[in-house]
Order: sequence, then C-alpha cells, then structure tokens
Amino acid sequence: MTVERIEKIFLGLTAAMLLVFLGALFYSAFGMGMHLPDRAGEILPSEVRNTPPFDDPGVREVGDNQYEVVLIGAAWSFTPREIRVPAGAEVTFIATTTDVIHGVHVEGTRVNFMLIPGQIAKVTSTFREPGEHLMICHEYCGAGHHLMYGRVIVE
Ligand SMILES: [Cu+2]
Repeated sequence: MTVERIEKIFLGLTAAMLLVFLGALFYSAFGMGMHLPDRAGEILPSEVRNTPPFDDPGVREVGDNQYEVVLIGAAWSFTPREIRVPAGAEVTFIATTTDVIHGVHVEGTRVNFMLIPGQIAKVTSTFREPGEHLMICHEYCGAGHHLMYGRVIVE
C-alpha cells in the first residue's frame, strides 16, 4: 500500500467520523429534544436579592402540576436549601448567583446547569420517581465549595 493510499483512507475515515458526530448532534438536538439551559435574562449580581423573582426565593405552584423554583446560589449555599416537589410535576428552575460562578447538579437526574454572575438560568425538568436527591454545586467556588449543597425531595 502506498502512502497516498493510506492518506486517502485516513481522510475518508475522518470525513465519516465528522458525519457520524454531526448526525449524533442533530439526533440529540431534534430527535431527543436535548438543549442547553435557556438564558432567561440578565440581572445585576449586587441587586439579586431585591429583584423579582429573586426577592422571594422558594418553590411555588404556577399551574396545573407545574412548579417554579426560584433559586439563588451564593458562596457557599443555595437558597432555598430544601426543594419539595410532587413526583411527576413539571419543575422549572429559575436561578442566578450573587457572586461568583456556581453550578447546580441534581444527583441522579439530568438537571445540571451553571450559575453565572449577571445571567439568569432557566431549566425545566420532571422528577418521575419519589425520592431524595442531593443538589450540589459542581463548579469550584472557593474554600466552602464542599459545603454548598441542598436537597430536592420528590414526594
Ligand atoms: Cu461551588
């Protein structure tokens, strides 16, 4: 086999891999409905606690089996720390941070997003099974990072 022939095989393999990856991307985006967390607006980090809806963080029922969780991440805790929602309800997290970048990951679920200063994140999920999930900060945010956690209790 000549060098040119081997190069052509590798070029073909590279093109085939690109097509496979592009196909996987389109399938996950349009076939499975996966997408990045919505960017729901901007907010002044120093004014988070005085700006609706973050002036009243917590869980509220907003419709038929629909709940909204207004969540604030700040070094080094989540407000609220405990989130109770019924199993099978559609839960929308509306969240931001008052200081540095934090992350939100609800263990055992696909809820996983970043809290970026100045940005409001919005993520919708449904917790089908009753149970308790640990909610952790997954972005190193300083000395107390390991203390930054909460719980999502699905009833
Ligand atoms: Cu952290």
